[in-house]
Amino acid sequence: MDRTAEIKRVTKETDIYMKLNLNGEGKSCINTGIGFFDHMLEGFSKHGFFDLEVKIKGDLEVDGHHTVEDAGIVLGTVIKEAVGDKKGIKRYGYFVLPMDDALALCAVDLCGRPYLQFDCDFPNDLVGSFDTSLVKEFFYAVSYNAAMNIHIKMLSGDNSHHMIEAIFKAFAKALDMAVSMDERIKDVLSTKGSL
Ligand SMILES: [Mn+2]
Repeated sequence: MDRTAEIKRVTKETDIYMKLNLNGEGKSCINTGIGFFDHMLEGFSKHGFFDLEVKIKGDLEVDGHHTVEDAGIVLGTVIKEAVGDKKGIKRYGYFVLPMDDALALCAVDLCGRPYLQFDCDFPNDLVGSFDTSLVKEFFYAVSYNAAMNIHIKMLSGDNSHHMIEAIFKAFAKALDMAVSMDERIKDVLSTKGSL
């Protein structure tokens, strides 16, 4: 079963092309114009075994906000399209990911409802040119557009680079679990009969 989705989204603020293959190998080609954000999306692809192409021309002369938020909108949308009818998938996923000082928990539910719980304060305002307040904006956009619950908690950490990287990798591992197939699940994993 092919689980690929591709979107081109153009507004006055951003021009985004994104292609996601959930049944991938972790290959990526990312250019957002923000180095640290590229590094995060590459980590998401690699550790979730998702193939991901991202090309963004954003209004970085304003700041990174539109670029990162719109990338979250589009990533959420391609996740939603790529999972399709959700038949046979595990639906829930979680991971606790260490990266030196940082320990990030991420739990997800592909339940059809958006929700973000984000429990993390970064000690720095910037990592490179990346504004750390945008991490929450990004995952909020992903949760709404993928129609999924995302819970993120930083259990420990004092280095903002490590903390953010741990979040993106924990999200990748949690999502990889949630979209993986379980042969015991014949339809969708819900007593309602739909997700
Ligand atoms: Mn790094």
